[in-house]
Amino acid sequence: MMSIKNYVNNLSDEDLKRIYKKMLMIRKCEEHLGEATKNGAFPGAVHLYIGQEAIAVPLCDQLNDSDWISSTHRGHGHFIAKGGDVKKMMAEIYGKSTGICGGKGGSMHVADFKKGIIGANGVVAGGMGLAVGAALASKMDGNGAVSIIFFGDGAANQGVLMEAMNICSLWNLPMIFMCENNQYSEFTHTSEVTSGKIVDRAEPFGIPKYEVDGNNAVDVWQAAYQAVQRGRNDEGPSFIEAHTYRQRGHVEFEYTFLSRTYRDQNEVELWKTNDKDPILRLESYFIEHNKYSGDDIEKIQKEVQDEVDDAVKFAIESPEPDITSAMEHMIER
Ligand SMILES: Cc1ncc(C[n+]2csc(CCOP(=O)(O)OP(=O)(O)O)c2C)c(N)n1
Ligand SMILES: [Mg+2]
Repeated sequence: MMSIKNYVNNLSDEDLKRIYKKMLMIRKCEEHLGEATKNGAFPGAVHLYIGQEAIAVPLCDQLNDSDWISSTHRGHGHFIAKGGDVKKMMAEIYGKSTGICGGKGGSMHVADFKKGIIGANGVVAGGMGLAVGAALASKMDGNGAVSIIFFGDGAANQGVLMEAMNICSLWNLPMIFMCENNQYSEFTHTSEVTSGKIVDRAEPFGIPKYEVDGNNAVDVWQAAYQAVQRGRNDEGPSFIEAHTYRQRGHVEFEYTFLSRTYRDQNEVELWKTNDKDPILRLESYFIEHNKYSGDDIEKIQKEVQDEVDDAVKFAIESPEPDITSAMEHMIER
């Protein structure tokens, strides 16, 4: 049934356990956000990454602070995976002054340059050019750093992807194109708007391509390993298409404005099962191979939940930004 195998010799059980814990952190943060948004606990909308955790975490696990990531409107998972501070992210989403951007950016703008996180981005494919710039800077610095653009199947249909692949190939930039194909763009199935296979778009540019099961942390880790090594060794860009599924709506709250259903509930439930959900798959692997007992898993779940609860408490108890700070960080005219 479960396809996670112990076949990579450069990925240890300890690595996999660390990856699992980070994935759990994303899941539990977002479960909170999904619940809290119903009660109007914070301003703005949230797009949840639940179900896609096995993409950001195994890739970012191989990165350093000097590597760059650029992300999407669904960016909490990328932020946490790259080592962003969970408390500061939570406070940012709650619009508090202790947030990573002083509470002025919110969910779609979590960023931390010190951690190499250029930011989430409300513009579909908007992070693409930023990541190319970071890749160019790394190349010019010659520091072996890589740059990752996370983008969706919908973003893959934006012209800037072609421009980015063109220049990254031509200039041999240390860029990783990580397409998270979660089968939907808002309320439209990918098959209705996407011609051919996304991963094949890398071919005419001579960019090596990898197609993986994005719900299998080991598969993603392996492809990411090849791509990161290529970038570090000045061998140029790589393209990964990771197949996954968006377990939640496009945006929390969508049921309040949608007049039709756009996907079958059975389909959604299927992706939450032990065979498909990326976290349950890892847990099954650990138990089947005697790496963890059920009790161990419960203990880890509790540890992670406690950390999330602390972050939420911090966010709730933090002050709102002061009105006098409204014009701070603006360009003087
Ligand atoms: C340039 C631009 N066009 C349209 C939108 C509205 N919009 C927000 S998310 C989205 C769908 C994105 O789909 P995908 O890239 O597959 O990402 P996913 O939501 O599945 O993670 C659209 C059309 C936008 N934010 N920016
Ligand atoms: Mg999508």
